[in-house]
Amino acid sequence: EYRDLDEDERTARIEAAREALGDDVVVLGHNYQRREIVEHADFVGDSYQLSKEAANADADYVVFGGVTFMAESADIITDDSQSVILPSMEASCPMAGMAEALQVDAAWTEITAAAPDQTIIPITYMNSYADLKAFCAEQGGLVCTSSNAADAFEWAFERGDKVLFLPDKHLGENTAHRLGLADSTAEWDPWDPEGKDADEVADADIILWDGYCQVHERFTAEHVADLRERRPDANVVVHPECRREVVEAADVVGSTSTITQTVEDAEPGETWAIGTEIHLAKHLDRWHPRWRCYHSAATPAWTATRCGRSTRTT
Ligand code: CIZ
Repeated sequence: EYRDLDEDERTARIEAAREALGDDVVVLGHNYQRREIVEHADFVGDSYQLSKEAANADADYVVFGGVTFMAESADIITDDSQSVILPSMEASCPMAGMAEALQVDAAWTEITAAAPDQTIIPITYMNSYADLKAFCAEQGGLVCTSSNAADAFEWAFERGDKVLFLPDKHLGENTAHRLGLADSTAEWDPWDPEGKDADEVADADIILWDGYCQVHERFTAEHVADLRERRPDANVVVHPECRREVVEAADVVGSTSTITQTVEDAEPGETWAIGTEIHLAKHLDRWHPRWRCYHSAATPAWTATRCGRSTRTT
């Protein structure tokens, strides 16, 4: 019903509902959500940060403008007396769906059989479903964010011989590089029965589940090279869910909070090209009107922000 309303009518209804509920409700807007969603949010940020805001809020109802795994995370972190509401159950993260707990459970049997004398610690990224998070915890592993993945790996290597990282192979690979373990990774493709090489798994320190983010995977090293040629003044900040070559070609790599902070800390006149979900780049443009954003037609999620200028040049 809400989808068919025009924006003014929808806004009026949301505001009326918020007024009626008062402090009983807190509305969270993830960085990746569209303007029409984050405009109604009490807090905008990454999923872990928002879940903590919800837990600190004195509200019985938490409306999460985000995807299913985010609402689940908020439900885990908030008090039992708080109800977390996801407005649309259709809003899901394809990467989280690439590592279903049942499928991981079956793979776990094969992976542990391939390295019987070794302790394998499973680590799952925040971008995964609650039952997979529970599985990792039960197996002596943990959950990490993109900001603390390297710390999580170090924690795991103090306790075991290998890490199984789920579901994002790019974040796993980028973290392995950061820790100097790039030569000791193996990929686990759960959809390819031929692709599971027990020797490779036995030799590797880090086993990467073959999942990925469909948005961040669209950025290529050629895009960065092309951008640097057209805009030699541009600095590049990308998310660690991007491919290894893209991360290597960037000036700064970090979570959505780091990307936001990097752009906010930029000096007037600096140009930053942002490699992440397009809505975050658009929010940064809107929240800081002294900056201009350039959206490249070739790579729809690629944005360059020139700080402190008011003229559009491309
Ligand atoms: O956990 C989050 O919010 C996501 C999806 C990414 C990030 O870097 O904040």
